[in-house]
Amino acid sequence: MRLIANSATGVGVLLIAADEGPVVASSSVSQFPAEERVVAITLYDLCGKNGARFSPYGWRTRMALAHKGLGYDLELVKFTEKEKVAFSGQQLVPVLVDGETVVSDSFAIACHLEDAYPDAPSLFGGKDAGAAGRGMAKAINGFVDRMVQPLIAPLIVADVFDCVDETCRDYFRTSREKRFGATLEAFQAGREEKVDAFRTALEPIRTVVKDQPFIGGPTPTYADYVLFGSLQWARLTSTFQLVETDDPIHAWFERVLDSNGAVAREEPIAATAA
Ligand SMILES: N[C@@H](CCC(=O)N[C@@H](CS)C(=O)NCC(=O)O)C(=O)O
Repeated sequence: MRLIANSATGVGVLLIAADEGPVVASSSVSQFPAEERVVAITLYDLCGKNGARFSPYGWRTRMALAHKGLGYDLELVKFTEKEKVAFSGQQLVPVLVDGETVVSDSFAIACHLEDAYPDAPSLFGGKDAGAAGRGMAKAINGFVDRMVQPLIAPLIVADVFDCVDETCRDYFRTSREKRFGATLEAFQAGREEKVDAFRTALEPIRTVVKDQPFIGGPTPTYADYVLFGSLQWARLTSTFQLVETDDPIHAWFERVLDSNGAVAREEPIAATAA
């Protein structure tokens, strides 16, 4: 039995790996028949219009895989294709299948990659960083999920809608308007006045990256990829300027874009695609 007790929500993620038989359990237990096991890594990632991949959580995982130097097969999942990840026992992406193990939740995926590939570059500041490094990354993960994402959504959500696949737009509009209690357009209205609250919320990160290249120090770590995912989501789906070009956050973001062979720069900008 293997126990991975970590997730952005603080809920333990139990992975049960027996010699034979059932091997998959994430937040809720699900089965993955032995005869269907895969040996390679497969990433299930959100896709929008024309296969655009802009999920902030998907980007956390994509950068973590690049950081570890791990190749993977890709399965694209539209908003209304939840049956594709039903085997994981929940409905959200990203989901990572690594041999016999299925992991959902981007932070749990990062922990899995760190534990399963200890000899590849560390996501949490090195083996010696131990629980401290992981704890720091989890704190940033919680900060971005709870404080940053909610401030970005009203700046770009109507633009994101334009990048959603046509077949999923009714679902996206209905689910988001219910969540926000307003139409997408009303929720995004007046964003020029709202953007300062977002910029101010980044002050704790700004104080770090004005003095050193990355949150992780001289090279990026998972903490960098967590915030990066949110800014990359906006970069790919909207032309609205989230941070000013003289902001240290802007320079940091450009450095993360350049990291890992600039893999994140290769993604087409959905907002300006034909
Ligand atoms: N805590 C999760 C959140 C994952 C999440 O919210 N994923 C979004 C994609 S950005 C999703 O699957 N949304 C599907 C939906 O809204 O129906 C993680 O870190 O992976």
